[in-house]
Amino acid sequence: MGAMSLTHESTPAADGFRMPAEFEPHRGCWMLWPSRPDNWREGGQPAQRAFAAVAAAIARFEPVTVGATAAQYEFARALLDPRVRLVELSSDDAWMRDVGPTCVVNRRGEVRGVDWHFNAWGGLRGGLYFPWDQDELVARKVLEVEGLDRYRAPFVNEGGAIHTDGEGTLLVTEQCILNRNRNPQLTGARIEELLKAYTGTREVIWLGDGVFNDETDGHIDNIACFVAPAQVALLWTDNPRDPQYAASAAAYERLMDARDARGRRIKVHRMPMPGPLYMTRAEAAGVLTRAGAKPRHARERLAASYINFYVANGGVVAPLLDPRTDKAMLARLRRLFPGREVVGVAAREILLGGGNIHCITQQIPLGRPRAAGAAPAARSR
Ligand code: KQY
Repeated sequence: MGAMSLTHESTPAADGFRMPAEFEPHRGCWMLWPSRPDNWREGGQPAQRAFAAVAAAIARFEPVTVGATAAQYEFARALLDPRVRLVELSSDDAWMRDVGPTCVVNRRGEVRGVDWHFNAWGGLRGGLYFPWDQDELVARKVLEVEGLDRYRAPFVNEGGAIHTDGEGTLLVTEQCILNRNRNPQLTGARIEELLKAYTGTREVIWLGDGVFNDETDGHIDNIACFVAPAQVALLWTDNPRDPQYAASAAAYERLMDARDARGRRIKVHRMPMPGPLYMTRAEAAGVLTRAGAKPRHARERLAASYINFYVANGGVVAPLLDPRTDKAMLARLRRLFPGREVVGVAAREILLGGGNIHCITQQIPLGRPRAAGAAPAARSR
């Protein structure tokens, strides 16, 4: 690891960096520790056990670091697998995919991180909590700890809003990326240019809506992801009366019409949905209500999806959400990821907080550290 993290004023694309696919090799994985009682029921304990199980599952495949606040540090250490590194790190909640850095690599194996502006999934126009100032600092702190240089992207985005094949193609939803609560001052064309510049991609595949009732405004990482170059897994239901049907059917059509950055057609793997699943009265009652945070209601449809898994070195860690469909999902993932061990982790408690395993993790790609004393090309603080 390098000792310093410098901020570059250029863009990853201009400097020859690209965002690798999640299925490329990792240096490790970062997570955060959940504790806010207005999002996690019963003061966060059931979610903490689920996060600890996810961290332990990923630690079988690659190094895991968890960030916890000073107040939570001892409790987190007591629940976390000893293989997991725990560091003190402030945050407003625990969605490392979105508040952590999106890393990019160059041909020499150098890794840098993109630090997006974060506004809690919508800022004061439908965002999920206020304030979010500690979340805004997480990516920069992770890059400091990892000794990786940084790009500060000049617009709002979240890691869960983008997926890539690592070969020049970006996958996004219009519902999220073009939402007026993210970058109302920018046109769609400008946002696409910026996304390409900060991920080093050349082609963007736009899907329409994401998962029904997804409070992130339809993050891509809940509805579709690349499982290999030119292959996408898509959340699917055969039931035309299900509120998810139209979005998945429309996404399927767009993917069938799309070409990736290398001009290839996309093979689409339809992944059946769990459920439908709903928040119970007891679950909703366990969440404290507070001004400035989204309230939870009994019988609310949960944005449950088997697409929200994490691909680790030699493994896949996937959410178990419904005993009626979990086995079939695991079998499907084993076919999609031959050569990786697929591990299921009980994830309803994570889902109750509004996301799932992919949303609470962020990989750092494998790269070679900069040689000691080597000067960066451009720098500012
Ligand atoms: O899905 C994600 N990437 C984040 C979900 C945030 C939910 C906050 N309650």
